[in-house]
Amino acid sequence: MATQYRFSFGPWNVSEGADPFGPEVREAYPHEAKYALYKPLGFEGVQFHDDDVVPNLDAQSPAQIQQKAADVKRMLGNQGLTPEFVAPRLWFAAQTVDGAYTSNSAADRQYALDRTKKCIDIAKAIGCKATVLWLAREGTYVREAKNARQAYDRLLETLNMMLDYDPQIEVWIEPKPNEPTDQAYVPTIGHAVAMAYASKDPKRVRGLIETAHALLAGLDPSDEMAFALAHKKLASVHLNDQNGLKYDQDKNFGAANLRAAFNQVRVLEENGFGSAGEFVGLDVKAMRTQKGSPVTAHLKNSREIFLHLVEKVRTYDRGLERQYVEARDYEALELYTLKHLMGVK
Ligand code: 3MF
Ligand code: MG
Repeated sequence: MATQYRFSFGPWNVSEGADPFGPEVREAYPHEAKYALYKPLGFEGVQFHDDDVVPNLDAQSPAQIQQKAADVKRMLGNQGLTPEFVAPRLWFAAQTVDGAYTSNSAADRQYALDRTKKCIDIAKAIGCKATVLWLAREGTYVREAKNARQAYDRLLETLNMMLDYDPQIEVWIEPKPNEPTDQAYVPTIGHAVAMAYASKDPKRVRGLIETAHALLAGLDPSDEMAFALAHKKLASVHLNDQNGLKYDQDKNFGAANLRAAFNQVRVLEENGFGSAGEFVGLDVKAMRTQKGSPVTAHLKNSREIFLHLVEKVRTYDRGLERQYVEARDYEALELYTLKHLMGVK
């Protein structure tokens, strides 16, 4: 049975174009209005940060948090949307300047744990079973500033705390090797899978692989996905693209390397990713040059390219592939693959 793919994105993917060198270039689009964009664009999953659900989260009481989460749950129901995950935003507050769970300040580490519990409460309240840890500032700018061994112990303690706090919650780790830090802890899916096995309930800890993050680590995203799939640890993906080793670009899926995008779709499709309800997540950034508000072409186009690549995988001639592999004629295999992608005979 062919997988019917479902797609998700996060509200941060509809943005006003600010970057570290310049301000917003588009009219602000109201956060609450973003949810109505999903269905017409062909998306049904919403990736949330905790304060996308409950704005100004740190200033809200438990009752206010529950009330706001109930409103969002109702809104999702009305719009026919599914919350994919809720991630604690642990890189914005003054308390997270030096990291969150691995901060050198005990008070700031406590802030991170409290905020994480609030995030789990929010996930539960909107009917979502997963949290995502993108460990943004867990790492160093100055190598000697932290004890890395102690940092990894703290990260494992955090995972176990989360698993204890709620018996249903799943934790999906989204590894990234750098940015904003110089060197991040848990830089690859291999590290994330090791953390999962070391945790007190390995089946509730999995990974989320972002194309650009794997490329920034100098790795092939499709092989990273294959590794996670081999361990039954691929909970979700953030498909996008990246042109070489520089800042995290979050380009449209396939925009920098169409063949690498084909191979990601190939590994997902061959392993039945999506057939257990997993979402194909897109984490793509709107171009600053794009006019209008809201801008959504990057989301629509990345989804479209994914679906075209699914067709390319489904029409890839497996007989020829086998024949060339058996003959060890990889020249012929490569030429066939490139011609297939170009649509020429
Ligand atoms: C950073 C990211 C993040 C995560 C998000 C959800 C802001 O490079 O990819 O996007 O995807 O925090 O985990
Ligand atoms: Mg991401």
